Amino acid sequence: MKLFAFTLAFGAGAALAQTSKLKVKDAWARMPLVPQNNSAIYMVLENPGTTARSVVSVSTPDADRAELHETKMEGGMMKMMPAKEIAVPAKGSVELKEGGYNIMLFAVKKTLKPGDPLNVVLTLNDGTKVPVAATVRAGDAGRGGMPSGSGSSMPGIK
Ligand SMILES: [Cu+2]
Repeated sequence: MKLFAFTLAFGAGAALAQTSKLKVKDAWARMPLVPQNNSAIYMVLENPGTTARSVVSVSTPDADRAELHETKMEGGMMKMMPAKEIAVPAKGSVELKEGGYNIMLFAVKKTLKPGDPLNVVLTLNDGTKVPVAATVRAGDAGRGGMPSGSGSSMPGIK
């Protein structure tokens, strides 16, 4: 019996040690062109651990819903589509940026000004939750392929 108890305790400790969080850097959100419209969030995810991680879902208290997105070239057109996951290699990093991955917020619930936080919670493949406060930035509206105003050019989204 003693040996059994020891094994259980050791197992729990090992599981905890593996749950290393991703580090989030430079998280920022695009200012919605129309108040309470859509926003996109960008950041750098760093994985200091020796196990590959991935972001498998995202939630937010600040908008109707949030989705992981990736931009892909399709028939010569840049298209944004939902991403199943965003992988972050062990001892590596991934940048969410224009033309790549982003986190899309639909119907932001508050009127934002530059410097305000937009909050999202990333869920990792091991179940870990990583809260992120992205700082709202103005401008950049004419740059890149992100339809931050209406979202009307995104497939399947009205
Ligand atoms: Cu998007």
